[in-house]
Amino acid sequence: TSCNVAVVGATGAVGETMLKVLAERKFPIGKLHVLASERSAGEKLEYEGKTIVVEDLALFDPAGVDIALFSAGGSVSKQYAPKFAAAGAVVIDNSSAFRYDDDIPLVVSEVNPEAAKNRPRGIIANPNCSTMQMLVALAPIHRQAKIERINVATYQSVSGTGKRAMEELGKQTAALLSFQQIDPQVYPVQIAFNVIPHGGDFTDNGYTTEEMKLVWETRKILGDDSIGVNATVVRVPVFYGHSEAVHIETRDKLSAADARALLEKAPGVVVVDEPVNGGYPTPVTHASGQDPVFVGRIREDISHPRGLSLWVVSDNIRKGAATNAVQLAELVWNER
Ligand code: A2P
Ligand code: 11C
Repeated sequence: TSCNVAVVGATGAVGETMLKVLAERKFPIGKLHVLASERSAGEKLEYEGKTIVVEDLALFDPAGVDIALFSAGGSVSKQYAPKFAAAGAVVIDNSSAFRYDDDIPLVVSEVNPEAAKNRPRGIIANPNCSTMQMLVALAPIHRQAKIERINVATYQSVSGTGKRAMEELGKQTAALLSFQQIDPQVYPVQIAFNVIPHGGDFTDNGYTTEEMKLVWETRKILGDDSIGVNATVVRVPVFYGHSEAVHIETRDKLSAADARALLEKAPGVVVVDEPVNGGYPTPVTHASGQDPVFVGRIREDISHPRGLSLWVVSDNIRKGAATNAVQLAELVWNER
């Protein structure tokens, strides 16, 4: 049998990739609905060589939808996800709207897939991209040696902010190269040829929401509130692929060689770790357009007896969002 699927936010950076990944993985789709706001209702998209017309979410009747993948922002999810769930759909929500609710599972398919089964509200939350890739890499280490503390600095690409941000990076780059003025719109300051220590919104403790997501989501997904997480989120002028410099302290000593061996057999991980020029993953050379989480620069922390450092790179739109959402859809559909 086949599954009736709705993709909400289908014209966005993540939604488009959800369609691509559904097709690549040959998800057994029956009826496919692609939904967005009234702005793009009527536009045509391609799915496996067929044309499908974008429907207006506000006018859509969700009856008959089995699985709905949402990626149209938190307020759209808050308003519409419960309606889809009430109509019988399982909603996989890529926004942060429900992630921290106790009765909503937050699932990375390689890390805590069993959690997806318990969804009293019919909604499963897809983690934030920077948490996603960090935990695909860290979960095997945590299981082996118990991570007590994580210190992470991210280097996040502009696609994480959405399509307008990608346009802004392109336009600013072109303008600056031809000595024209720029006028930042999406980011508060120039993003081309710059780095910006700011993702999301500032909170009362001096951290940003993007930084606090790494704290809350890590604890919830690993089911361990004792893990300390300290994050600095930085936006960099890269189109696709987030990178992370991750420093961990474990309860039990783990050598770099042991960590490398664990990661080499970890699901969803590709180790690229040769101490030579280019022997490490980067967004452009490895991650962009790919599904794995790439890990390199694995080394023992010379400042701490049980510390390890690693460099983690993944395509934020694919594993960080669309691919994990489709993997969750596969988990749900395979329950039957
Ligand atoms: P639209 O094309 O109609 O604006 P991105 O993060 O790449 O900017 O994409 C956001 C996605 O969410 C787009 O598909 C966008 O559709 C969709 N979206 C935004 N607001 C709404 C809304 N109020 N109702 C439905 N879809 C929305
Ligand atoms: C970014 N991680 O790169 C964000 C985008 O909570 O799902 C996704 C925000 C989220 O800016």
